[in-house]
Amino acid sequence: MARTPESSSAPSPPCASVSSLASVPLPVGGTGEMGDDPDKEHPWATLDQLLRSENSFVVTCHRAPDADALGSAAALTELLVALGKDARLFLPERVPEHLEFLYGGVPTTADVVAGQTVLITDTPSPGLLPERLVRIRSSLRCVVIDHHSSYQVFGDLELRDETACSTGSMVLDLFRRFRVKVSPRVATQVYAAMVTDTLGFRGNRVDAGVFHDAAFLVESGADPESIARRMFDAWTPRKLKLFQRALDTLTFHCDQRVASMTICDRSSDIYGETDGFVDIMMRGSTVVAAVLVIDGGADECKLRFRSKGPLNVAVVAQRMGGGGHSNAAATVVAGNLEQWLPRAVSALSSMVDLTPGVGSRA
Ligand SMILES: [Mn+2]
Repeated sequence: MARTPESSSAPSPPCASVSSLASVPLPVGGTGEMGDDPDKEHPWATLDQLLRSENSFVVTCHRAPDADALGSAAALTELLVALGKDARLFLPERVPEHLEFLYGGVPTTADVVAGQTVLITDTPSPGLLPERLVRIRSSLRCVVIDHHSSYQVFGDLELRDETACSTGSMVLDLFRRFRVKVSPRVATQVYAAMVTDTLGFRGNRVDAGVFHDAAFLVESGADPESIARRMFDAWTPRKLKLFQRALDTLTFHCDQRVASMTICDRSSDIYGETDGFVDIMMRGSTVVAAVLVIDGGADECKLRFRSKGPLNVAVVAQRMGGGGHSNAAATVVAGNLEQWLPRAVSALSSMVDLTPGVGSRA
């Protein structure tokens, strides 16, 4: 079973002064004890020192990246290059074609080798790391920058901010911290991250700070119309036909407060191709929780969960070996559709029934 990060949505951690430039003794291949420091500022100060004292970095994110994962990784690479570092983006497996514009012009590398310092963005669990990193993990120094509310500690240094609307916003804070000018390209990368993870500035972590950041990014050269078109109007004809099939399976449960859809397809990138389907169910006025069950054959299913308000689907996904955000979570499980659809619907229905004041009919 593997966790799957899902998009969701907020402002960022407090910035503090930069500490000494001395070299930073991070453990190699450790388990993240530095991320457990009770002093919340400590990991940020440690990162400051690391970025200043090291000269060579690889930046990457989770497999099958979304715009937040890829945009934050690309922007972080650009920050390091602006700081005079040898920094390269290592692309994880299965980058969707419509996100390629996010790393155009960013230096990339085809490999990661033992001994390197790797900065990993938007990745809540080690099971989502690119295969290459998993194989040589023990020889790498890994720094995790992430905003998921449910996660496993796996970095040698962990920078987590569960209040951030996107990992891109956390990287934007690093630009401020290092006083590096945000170029139009970086503005585009970070804006794409924010608009995706907030579902178009509608998520539960959207506050005034998010709009201040967005305004700053637009002033810095991000074009909201073209980015939104790329993010939200990028379904291929094949994807639309897949959606038609999924919509045919739409079923309501639990007094029409829970909705489900399913899709069975053995094509290689069925998980990526069905990205966004589950969100459509949330348009229903009575719907407060939804699940999309994707059966990709080979005795494996992906479940994507969504919810509104206080209903926490990360808990549901976690019980099934996954995780994510309170209103957007997912998991990949062994088994087939017939096994997992009833389980998922039952888990959502119980949650809705047990949450007072939620999900009464519209
Ligand atoms: Mn994210």
